[in-house]
Amino acid sequence: HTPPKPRVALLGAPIDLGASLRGACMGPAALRIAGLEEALRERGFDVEDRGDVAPRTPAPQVSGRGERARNLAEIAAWARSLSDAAYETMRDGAMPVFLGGDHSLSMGSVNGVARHAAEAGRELFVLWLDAHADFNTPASTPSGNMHGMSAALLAGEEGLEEVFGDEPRRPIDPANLHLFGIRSIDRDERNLLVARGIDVVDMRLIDEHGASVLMRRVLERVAARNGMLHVSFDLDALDPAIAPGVGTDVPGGLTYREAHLIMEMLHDSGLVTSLDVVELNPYLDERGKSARLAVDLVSSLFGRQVFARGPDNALAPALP
Ligand code: 6HN
Ligand code: MN
Ligand code: MN
Ligand code: MN
Repeated sequence: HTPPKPRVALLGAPIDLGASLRGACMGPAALRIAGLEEALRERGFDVEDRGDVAPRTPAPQVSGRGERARNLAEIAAWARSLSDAAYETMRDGAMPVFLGGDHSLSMGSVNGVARHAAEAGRELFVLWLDAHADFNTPASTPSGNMHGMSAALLAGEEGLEEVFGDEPRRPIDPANLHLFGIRSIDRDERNLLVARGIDVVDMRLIDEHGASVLMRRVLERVAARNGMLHVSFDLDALDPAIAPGVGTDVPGGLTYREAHLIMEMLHDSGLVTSLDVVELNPYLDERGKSARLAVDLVSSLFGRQVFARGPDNALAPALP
């Protein structure tokens, strides 16, 4: 028999103050216009578009880190409400899909998912598909942009306590963070990644061993621990030739075929319980090209395939 398909909740996070270039705030609208809800419905999912999450008001009082963490108060306001939205969505048994928005939104979404996983007594793993490691702290950042700090915050690095203040913060085990597609790391960020022993699958490794071998390695680890898997998909993991609509593009990214294979393997694993789609900047896109590719790839993650070869519908239902 086939397990029931999880209910899917789309949650927009129109946030762009974590990046240096504005415009990612239009990302959720572009993903909707590109037909994300319809694509998932076509896959047979019970999809509910919950609209855009609102940032917490009044904005949290923070002392501020100036240029070391730009727009900290605004990012904190988003992170707190997104954390609650992720937590509540999963607690209610639905699978949250966050539509970004710049990557600072994952501070909130993943924190909320981690709160739920802890309560459910499950181990959480995070697959971070990205050109960048996003492992800067206010001490290491060359830009002050908080979208370059989200993975570090989630892995429990210091210097970003004010993002959640007194509200629940649930770091993930750094050993359960898997960076994938990486090809741009800042100097001090690299030292931190090495010091923490973070698993970094960079493009060199992918070129040498192939995406499938390296993905299988991650998936087998999650499965062996009966883990939940959050996928944080930064569209700049893709090669800019196929996904130009991002603010921090780096050449030499994932090809169309590699990206589809990754999504298909994620689907077949049945392990994915939550998802972010981030960094789409429609202001920089070319006639909707990146938005449409994002929808196409998410469809593959939700089981679209040309020729059914595995169990269709293998996504894990979120635990109530
Ligand atoms: N992203 N490492 C650079 C920085 O400013 O910290 C780029 C970060 C990009 C962040 O793409 O989500
Ligand atoms: Mn609707
Ligand atoms: Mn990123
Ligand atoms: Mn990136």
